[in-house]
Amino acid sequence: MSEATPQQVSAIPQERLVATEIPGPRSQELHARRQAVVPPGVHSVLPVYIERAHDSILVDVDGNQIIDVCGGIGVTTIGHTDDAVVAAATEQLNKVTHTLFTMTPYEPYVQVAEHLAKHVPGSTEAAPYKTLLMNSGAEAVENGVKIARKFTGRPGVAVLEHAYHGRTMLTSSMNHKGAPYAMGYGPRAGDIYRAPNSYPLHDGLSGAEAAARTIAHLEKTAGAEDLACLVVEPIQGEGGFIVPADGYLPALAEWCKANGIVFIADEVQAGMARSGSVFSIEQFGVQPDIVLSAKGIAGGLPLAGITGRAEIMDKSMPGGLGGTFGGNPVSCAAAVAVFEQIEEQGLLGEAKRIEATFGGGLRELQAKHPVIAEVRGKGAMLAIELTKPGTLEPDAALTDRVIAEAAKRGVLLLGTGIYNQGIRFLPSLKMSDELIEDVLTVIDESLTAAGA
Ligand code: PLZ
Repeated sequence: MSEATPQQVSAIPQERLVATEIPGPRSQELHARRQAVVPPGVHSVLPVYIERAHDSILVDVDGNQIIDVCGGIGVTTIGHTDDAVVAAATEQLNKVTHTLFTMTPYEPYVQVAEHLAKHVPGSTEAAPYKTLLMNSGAEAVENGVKIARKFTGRPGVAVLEHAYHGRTMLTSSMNHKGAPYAMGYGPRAGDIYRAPNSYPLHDGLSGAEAAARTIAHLEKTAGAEDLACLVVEPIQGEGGFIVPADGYLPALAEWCKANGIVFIADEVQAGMARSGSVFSIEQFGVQPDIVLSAKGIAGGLPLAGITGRAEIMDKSMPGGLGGTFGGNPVSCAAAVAVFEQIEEQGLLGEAKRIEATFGGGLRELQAKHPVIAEVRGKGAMLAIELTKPGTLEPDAALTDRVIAEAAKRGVLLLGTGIYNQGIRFLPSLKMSDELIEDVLTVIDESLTAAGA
């Protein structure tokens, strides 16, 4: 197998190529080897083994070129092996790989904190929000909760139905779905209160009505004075790319403020420019007390940020926050490159372009395929909900069939929702309109082949 240099990777043509059956023979061989040494709990959606990737194209070990409409679940938001990210990470790798920020610090960590502070709504130059860096989304959630508890001196954690926050012991207890995340791994973490969310397609409620329902539930079950924080995904990710009704999030934020509850926006999936603003919460007109980032922040390298109002973040005593790899210099250098790319390449505008072209194309498909109950999302975070025609009953089996048909044709799609009630699209912000057109054609064919 030849090793790909950055130049070769950049040269991967941005087009679909089906060279063998998918998965091909070499992938099947690797899969058999993997099954002997990797437990089935670590599941792969499509067991096609990837050798190289650039922007929107994955090249597998059999030479297939697969269009990636998942981006490693919202991670390669500015594309795979982005040239600027590769260059920045390589340069940093050659300078210093690790010191541990809590031993001897380095500039890239500070730069990332500055970039984050610049983009969080509510943060000002005079009073910037402060950032702790960790490695993963779940760690960001863990630390957000920990910091909110320290600040408030209260134990309770409020979450919403359809939420997903991670796979650690605390976060798996915060997820809506018991299986596969929490069932059998008990005891689950305590003091977590789950309230109804806003899901306009299904509840038909206005934002104000849905917020009143959420608040009444939390006041009844937890009691506002016992709550340290409310953790909310502004656009729910694993839950189905659910965009709350207008006014829902501001009403929750106002209630939090009135009751001394820390409002935490989990932007792990919706953040980092994907929605058309660096943080999606900006588009809902809310200033969060804490915002959590991960996934897309470092172009594929592990990094997570917990960014909050100084008075909240400053409450922990020295040594109370951190971890060996948190804010690794290579990940931080990559993240700085991502922030620069967002600005230099106008990627917020590209997210809006994708909303128009991809979203528009999905709406045309909706007119043709009545199983598409709704097209929703913001920017390059889009989804279709699939239901049995004429009803709002989720069609999980159809979702799986459509994804399988698309995979055969060289397009990587991913299901979404606690009932597997649809397909989500997380394309690179650099995906061309031509490639989007090709993806839409494959979705159309796959819906038909799946019997929709
Ligand atoms: N918060 C909103 O979407 C991760 C999970 C992929 P980690 N979602 C994708 C998988 O199968 O593991 C996620 C998220 C939101 C937190 C997390 C957790 O982020 O980096 O996976 O820990």
